Amino acid sequence: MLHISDTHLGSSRPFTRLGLLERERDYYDVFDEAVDIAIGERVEAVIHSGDLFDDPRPPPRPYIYAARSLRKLAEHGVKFIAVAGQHDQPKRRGVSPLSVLSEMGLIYSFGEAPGDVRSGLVKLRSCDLGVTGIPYFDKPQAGSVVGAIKPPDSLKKVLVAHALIQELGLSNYSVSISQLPVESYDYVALGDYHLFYRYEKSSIPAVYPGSTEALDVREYRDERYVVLVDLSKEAAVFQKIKLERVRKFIEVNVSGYSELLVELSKLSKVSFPKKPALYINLTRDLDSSELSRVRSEVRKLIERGAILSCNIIPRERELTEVREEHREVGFSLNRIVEEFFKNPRVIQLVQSLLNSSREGDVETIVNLLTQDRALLSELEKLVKAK
Ligand SMILES: [Mn+2]
Repeated sequence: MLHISDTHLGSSRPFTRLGLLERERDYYDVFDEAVDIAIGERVEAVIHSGDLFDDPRPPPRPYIYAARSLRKLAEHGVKFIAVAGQHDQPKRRGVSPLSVLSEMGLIYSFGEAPGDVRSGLVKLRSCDLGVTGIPYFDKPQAGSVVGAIKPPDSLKKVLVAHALIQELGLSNYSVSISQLPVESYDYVALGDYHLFYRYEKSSIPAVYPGSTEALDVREYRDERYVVLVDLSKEAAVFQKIKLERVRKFIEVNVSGYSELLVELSKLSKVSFPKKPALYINLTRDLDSSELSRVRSEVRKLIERGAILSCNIIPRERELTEVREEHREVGFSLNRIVEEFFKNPRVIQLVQSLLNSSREGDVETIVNLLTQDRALLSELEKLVKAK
């Protein structure tokens, strides 16, 4: 089987504001490359560990491209198994785009809303593959999610989860891998982390392939991969395959206009399959006249079709950019909640309410409040203070 993740169809990041159709096509293009690899390697199934789409309510274009690629897989007898990431989960009572594709018979959906853990069998040519799917969930739900995991009764089993594991060392993790029944499966297909990562301390491979396109320049600094998994042996064997149709990002560090011209003349000697995206990191503050010369040079490059687009990163901004989490691009409701509510337990509660897509979640939170006096009095204090 082929394990892929975080394809974010419909995204045009990191050039969202420009609405570049050309950038949006990169995501379809590389998804199609993954599909071609699956067909070329004659796999029986593709496992997608979440964030198939970038938007929980995808517009028609990403649907069309997704359907086209999925149909190509189906024509070659390849089954497509998916769970929802947070980008595939509409808030409140919306329906995940995965259920549309599954209704059309194009995918096997193994979980859409947070806590919607599903186990079952998918009939492949060589065996019945047991699958447990865990769509994206928040840390407060980890206990109930883990409790809902029932390894299927089959010879070969795969656990598919869209979750950041604590072992990655990020603050916004959902669960520790030690809480998951990894040993009951042959392979653990993880998603949500956008760089390739293999958890080393388990004999069962637990792998993040990373996103198929770079959503920002920091993700670009690593290669993009899909993961080929062979389940025919006693123990699963996997192999990274590098994606080649990814758009190139060029980063240049320059202290001013003349240095930029030197760097650009070096670049003009290199040929690229697709127009590269350019990142200019300024190593010192430029006065407005020099900055406008840099800008006009960039405009000329875009007009000539030498580059797709360009981001000019001022000296100060580079520092703040490095501190940001890889997934927090632009507007973040979570960050606003954090700044508004200060108290970590209240933050968790409000965030899980905001992210919940089921009516039952409100009931869970009411139950939690009636059992937790400290949290309740904290909330009362907050209400009185407003
Ligand atoms: Mn993602």
